[in-house]
Amino acid sequence: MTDLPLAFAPEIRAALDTGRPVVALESTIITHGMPFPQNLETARRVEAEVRAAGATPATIAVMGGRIHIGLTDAELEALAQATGVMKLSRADLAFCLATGGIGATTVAATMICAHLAGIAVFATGGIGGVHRGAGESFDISADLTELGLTPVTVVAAGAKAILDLNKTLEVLETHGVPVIAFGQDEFPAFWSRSSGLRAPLRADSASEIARAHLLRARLGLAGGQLVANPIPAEAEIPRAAIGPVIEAALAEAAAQGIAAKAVTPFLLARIFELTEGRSLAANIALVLNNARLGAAIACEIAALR
Ligand code: PSU
Ligand code: MN
Repeated sequence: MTDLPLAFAPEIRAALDTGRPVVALESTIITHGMPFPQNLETARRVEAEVRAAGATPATIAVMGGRIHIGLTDAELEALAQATGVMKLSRADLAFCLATGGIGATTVAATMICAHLAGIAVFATGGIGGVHRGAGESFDISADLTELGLTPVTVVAAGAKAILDLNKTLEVLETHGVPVIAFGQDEFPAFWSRSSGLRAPLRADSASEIARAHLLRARLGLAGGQLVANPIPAEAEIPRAAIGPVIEAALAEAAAQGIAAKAVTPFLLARIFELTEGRSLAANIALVLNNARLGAAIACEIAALR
């Protein structure tokens, strides 16, 4: 048990060995975040977007007792259609490896795997956060504590308004996580560019984010950075339009007693149904946008190293 249980796609091994930029991508968005076949189509488009921006994409998932850093197209397709895939966070990553299950990595688990693999940047859609009513339910995503522990720069479109965004920013501050809005002052709210909340930090270029990433390592600071990249204006759903849908989905989740890991996938699926796909189109546009920025940051880090 000396070697790490990592299975690198040859292309990614080669890129890492020669210091070329790599962007990690998560798999829970594929198995629990979007319906088939849009999940597969989006995963392929995100990888293509990273390549077009000059980096190598590494989609991460657990299969056959190993953490796969980069999936073949056949593996991606199998994952996108598989049922009973475990949703892995810090708590269940090792257990899934030990028992030989198939697991999709959340933001938290993807950060752990990316760091083990030597990948500095990870692009996704939205991070988990503090759920509304967390004072009663105690439902706070392990993504937030992971950002305080693991030195990976995560590019997301902020967090969904299914969460309590104000409390999410407070917890990130407690864990010492820099929250950097890209190109605007406000913290973006996933489908909407605006949340009504000011982000603690702002960057207008990928190189500033890259320099900050490298300086954190120089200073010996644990933990990553959260880059909050607003959805492109043409793909945005205004806050007023998505608000009532979120309320309806939250009420259904409460009525059905949905708890723990099931909460986020339930809400995402219901919002897709209630908006008849409009939320999905926005979701795809923002993930592609994050892939482009993630690749730009990875290229800057590779150039500076
Ligand atoms: N938010 C989204 N889309 C997603 C997720 C969150 O807008 O697909 C997924 C991510 O994998 C994230 C996880 O890490 O849900 C958070 O789950 P939880 O709230 O159970 O921690
Ligand atoms: Mn939770």
